[in-house]
Amino acid sequence: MAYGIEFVPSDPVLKIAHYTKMAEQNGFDNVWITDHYNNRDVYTTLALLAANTNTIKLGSGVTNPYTRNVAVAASSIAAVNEISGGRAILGLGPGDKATFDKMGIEWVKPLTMTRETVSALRELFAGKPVNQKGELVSLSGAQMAFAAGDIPIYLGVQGPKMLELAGKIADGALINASHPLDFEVAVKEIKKGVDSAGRSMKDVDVTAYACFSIDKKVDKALNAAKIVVAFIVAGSPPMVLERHGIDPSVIGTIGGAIAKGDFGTLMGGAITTEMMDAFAIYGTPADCVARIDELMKIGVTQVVVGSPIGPDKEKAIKLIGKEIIGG
Ligand code: F42
Repeated sequence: MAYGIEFVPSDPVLKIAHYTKMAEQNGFDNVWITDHYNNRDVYTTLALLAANTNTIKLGSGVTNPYTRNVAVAASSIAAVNEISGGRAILGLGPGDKATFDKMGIEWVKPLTMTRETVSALRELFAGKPVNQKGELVSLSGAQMAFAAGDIPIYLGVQGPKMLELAGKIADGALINASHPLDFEVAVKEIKKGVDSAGRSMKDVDVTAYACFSIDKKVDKALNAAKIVVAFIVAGSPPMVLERHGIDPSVIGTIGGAIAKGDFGTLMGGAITTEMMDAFAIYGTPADCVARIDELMKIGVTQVVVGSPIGPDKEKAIKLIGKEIIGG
């Protein structure tokens, strides 16, 4: 099992650099930086991390094909690859409509956009002049002026068709989930894509991009993750909630409490143990190891510890390093 860690640059970049160095020293293989226009810029963050680390792989987790032209995105990640001595990964996902509405960007055909962007990126990374006439992504002779290197492309995917696409064309699938039931479904869809493209499951790093919270005391770990789980429940498709035996009507209750900033309700019982089990890897090191072992058996090859990581981030990184990665 490989281990990654996710940071959201709603925190200052220098703070993330400090945590990332600590993650590298504690044995993490990958760091993933999220991309939302209202946070610090993902490539600026990755560039600083590249200069401040030696071994950890550095990924956008994930950028999107709408806010930057594909050739500009290729240049940005290639610069990170150069600074880091070949440690960059391009994580790409279609993003969400609500965000693009705010930016005045039309969000059309996310799957087609993702597929055509990946094909252009592969050609750009190979240093070729790209002449692509796609439905959404067209280039007329664009070519990199410096060697990008062989940069892996991972896709942020949840839906069946996007999972299948990842199996067909990506080096990895970043899947926002924590529970074996969700990965049973996801691995099947990825395998469809792998088979249809004549690839092997070994070609795809199946990554659990999970809400994670660890502490020596289970209650502290649980409380630290409750609000994150509330957001996940409120944003989940009803089908996913039903898969975990959760009544989809909770979307309204929990979404309403979030909208009102009523954290008392969320912390006081609205977020049940079933919800925590479905949408987070949490608890003591032994609890987390037990869940990770289950995921590994299903075919997960990387676990990314995402927000909140633990009630105390520094303690959590050290605990994961000692008891899980090194344990
Ligand atoms: N989004 C961000 O904006 N920033 C982040 O930092 C971020 C991180 C992240 C990490 C892991 C992860 O898994 C997702 C992450 N995301 C992040 C979200 C990501 O960008 C995507 O929004 C999300 O993963 C995509 O969800 P999805 O796989 O459910 O895809 C959506 C678009 C969907 O509807 N998929 C359908 C499916 O079945 O998979 C396919 C839809 C389809 O086929 N559409 C056709 C097409 O061509 O696009 C058109 C169909 C028609 O009728 O026109």
